[in-house]
Amino acid sequence: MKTQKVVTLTQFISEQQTLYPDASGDLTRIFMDIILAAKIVNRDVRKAGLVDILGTHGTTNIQGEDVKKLDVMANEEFMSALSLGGDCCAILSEENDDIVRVHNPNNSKPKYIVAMDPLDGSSNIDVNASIGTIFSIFRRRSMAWNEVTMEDCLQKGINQIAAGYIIYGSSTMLVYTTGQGVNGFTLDSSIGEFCLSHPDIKIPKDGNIFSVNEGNFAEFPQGVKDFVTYCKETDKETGRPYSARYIGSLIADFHRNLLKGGIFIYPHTAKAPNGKLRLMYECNPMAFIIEQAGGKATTGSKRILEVTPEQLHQRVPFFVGSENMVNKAEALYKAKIQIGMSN
Ligand code: AHM
Ligand code: MG
Repeated sequence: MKTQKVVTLTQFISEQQTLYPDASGDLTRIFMDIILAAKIVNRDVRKAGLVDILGTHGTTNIQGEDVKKLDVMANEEFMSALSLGGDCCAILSEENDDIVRVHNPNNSKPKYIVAMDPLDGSSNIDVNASIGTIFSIFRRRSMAWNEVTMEDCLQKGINQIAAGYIIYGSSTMLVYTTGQGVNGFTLDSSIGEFCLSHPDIKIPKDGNIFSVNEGNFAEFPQGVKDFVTYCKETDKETGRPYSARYIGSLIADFHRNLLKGGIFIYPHTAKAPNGKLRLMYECNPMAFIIEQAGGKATTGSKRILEVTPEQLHQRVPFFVGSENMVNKAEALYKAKIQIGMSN
């Protein structure tokens, strides 16, 4: 019988670290903290359907314990794993208003900042659809012995050292990049390990899936309306009409398009003048991953990774996916902006 060597995420990360003999090991340890929190959140997500019989948010369950919302719990799990680990100097979370500074007497010079959306797509929890955690890691700019500043945190996406996501779907996967391609690991719950299942992921240059909340069509910029119309036209040569797929959980939509080829768009609208998705917690990490996989991510007119954040919770319009599809969407979007039809 032919057997294949199993490579766990922990082994993979440790092997990567040996390529950098001067590495302090802080980044590896941050990954270990993220993996631990991911396993705990995975366990909680798998129990989510039982909340109704064990108690609902704001009540006590049959063991008399307070029941917390899953997104609150996920934030607490990641915050506590990273702060107890003490290998980053600050944590930025979609769930926290401000920078959370980490002080570790045993590591006086941690240099990494972690930004995260602990449980993205949380409106999908109650209906048993895929949700996920997104993270981004970058290096502070100021000297390590000073207090982390807002300037340390508000960095462009091109400065990311690593980014990834965990999707709690029909299986649980962790997908990440450190700037040398993208690798995906599936959690084997029988051994409690993420195992390399999707090495060197590349997104097809073209795709036939478009993911956009068409309920907002009337509010889309004209160029996005034109692109959606283009996706729905019949054209044998380009394989149109394309398939519409939108679950309303960025990670699930992104993950499918990454593996199969496609585009995800959340444009600006009159109601959401900067789009809905957050630059630091959602768009930057996804943009880093997609570029490493050979795809593209823009605001419709600018590369996401080059946007300078002005606020921690800043939102940006987001076009992400297969290169040729993003180019097409961007061309139609820009054409209408140029003639003053931005809406
Ligand atoms: P959340 O961070 O509050 O979960 O919101 C982000 C989610 C994304 O996962 C998803 O792509 C988007 O909101 C869906 O928004 P909409 O329901 O407006 O289409
Ligand atoms: Mg989110």
